[in-house]
Amino acid sequence: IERFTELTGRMNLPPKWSIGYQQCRWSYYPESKVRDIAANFRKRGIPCDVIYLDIDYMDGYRCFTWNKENFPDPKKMVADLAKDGFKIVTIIDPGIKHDTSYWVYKEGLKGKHFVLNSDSSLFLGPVWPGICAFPDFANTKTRSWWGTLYKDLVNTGIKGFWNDMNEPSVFDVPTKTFPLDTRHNIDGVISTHAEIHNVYGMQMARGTYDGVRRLRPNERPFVLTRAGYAGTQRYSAAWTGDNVSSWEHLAMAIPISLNFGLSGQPFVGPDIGGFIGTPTGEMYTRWLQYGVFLPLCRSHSVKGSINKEPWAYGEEFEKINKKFIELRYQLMPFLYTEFYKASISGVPIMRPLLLEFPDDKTTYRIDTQFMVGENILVSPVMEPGSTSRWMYLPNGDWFDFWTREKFTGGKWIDAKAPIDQLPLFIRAGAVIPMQQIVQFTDQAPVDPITFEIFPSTEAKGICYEDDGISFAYQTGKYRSVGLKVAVYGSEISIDRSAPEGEFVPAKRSVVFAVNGVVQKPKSVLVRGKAISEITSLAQSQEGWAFDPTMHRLSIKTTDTQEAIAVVVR
Ligand code: NBV
Repeated sequence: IERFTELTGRMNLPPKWSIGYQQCRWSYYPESKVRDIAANFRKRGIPCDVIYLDIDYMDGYRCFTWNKENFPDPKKMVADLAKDGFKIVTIIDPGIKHDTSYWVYKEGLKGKHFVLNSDSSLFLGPVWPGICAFPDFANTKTRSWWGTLYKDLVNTGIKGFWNDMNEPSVFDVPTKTFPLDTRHNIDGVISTHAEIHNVYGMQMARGTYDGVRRLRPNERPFVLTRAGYAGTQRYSAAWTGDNVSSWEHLAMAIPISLNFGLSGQPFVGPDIGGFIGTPTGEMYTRWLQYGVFLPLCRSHSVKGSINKEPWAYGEEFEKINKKFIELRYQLMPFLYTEFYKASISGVPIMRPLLLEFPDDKTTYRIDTQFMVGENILVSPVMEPGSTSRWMYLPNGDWFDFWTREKFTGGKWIDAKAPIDQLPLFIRAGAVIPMQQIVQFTDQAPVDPITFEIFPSTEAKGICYEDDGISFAYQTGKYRSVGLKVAVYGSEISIDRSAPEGEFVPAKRSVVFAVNGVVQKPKSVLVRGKAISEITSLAQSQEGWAFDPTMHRLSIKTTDTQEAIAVVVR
């Protein structure tokens, strides 16, 4: 995968907010509905970073316009929602309405930006707006022009762009796409759709990414595309397309997303809950429960469907859905670090077991479980009425995330899976950086940063941070620390390296939480000085606390720019 992505390119580090929970539907409108959805998230305390606007925000489905009746003042709406921590993502399709009074059509025609028929006449086909012309994204000039069209949306404060229908999709023709003999202009070389078809969607996303980056040079663009090809990861995240609310599709989304990752596209996920159809509360919860571990975590649903927000299925399910979305936010330092690693190596965030356990042949056939990074094993529940799940624990030692109970792998187990739990295991030897619950990613600085340590005789890991939005990390404004933990009998040593990079977080605490500790320690030394036992970690700046039921020893101190050494005896 490293070699393949060296060739086809790697994901740019996305804005941190795009790793938060995203809420979509076809479509939230008018403006009052969008505000109501946002208010519900905050009122119910369910974290969310992103709300999407699907095709109905536009004027007659004309790209780069607003329906002024439903959205009289988009700039104000976007600004108000931003104050509550919401980013708005709008959909943009390739079909440009054939309307001689529409500025985008006029500009496209004048600039010779549209795809032509084999006889050089304008190719026209029906999509949402009616009869449309289609930009020739194979052409560099057209991609540059396309990029400029986002100017008003960017100035309105829209933070991300969703490119749909870019297979390209055309209504009312048997092939559902352009005739293969339509003409593309590859920077002066006249070619046909037969050559361009597979890359059309990627080139659209490329035009979008590059354009938005030029318009807002200090922010990382977020683009989501439906169509793509090898290399699309350089420009865009991807979702798995129109699925169905069924247990079968809930299960299928796992291998589909895994295959995206193995193909070089790490930033992927399905429409959680299913796009078409009516999930039961149980099905939605089971889907979201593993959905919070996917790189792209977005609920979506088709026009006319029931409401599919996390609170739409009654109190019992709302509580569970909230708990799992909160867990995603608690895992944000871990997830962000994994995104960073994927942007460097191309190795996906969500991984099939075989990628981590090549020596354990049993893993080769498993596509109903997955790893997040090297160390988190997720076993989704894929059947109604389940209270347990038969699953495979690969070779090695494992901790049950919920109970901290230790397991030896290399065997099948019947893991507990009541409706408010999914089997979740952490590989021994892991360090998982976590944080406090927030309602959106940049609501508050991380404080404390908690390193959950799951030792075998050793544990190690890193935590990568930066401002989450700009490109300053590329010139040194990031902070990366490494953790090395060693256990000798009842003695534990923790070494947190001096941070690398010039990004300095606000003053905060750091917690080292060592799991699998069976006895209360006699002494804890931090930076060579003994610290005392405390009853409440939250209320003290420094100290240690032992949880005898969870077998967990937590050590709290001030986070500093120097190395930190901890010795437990
Ligand atoms: O824009 C409407 C939908 C969108 O919600 C969905 O996510 C896309 O995959 N879009 C397809 C066009 C309608 C298809 C029936």
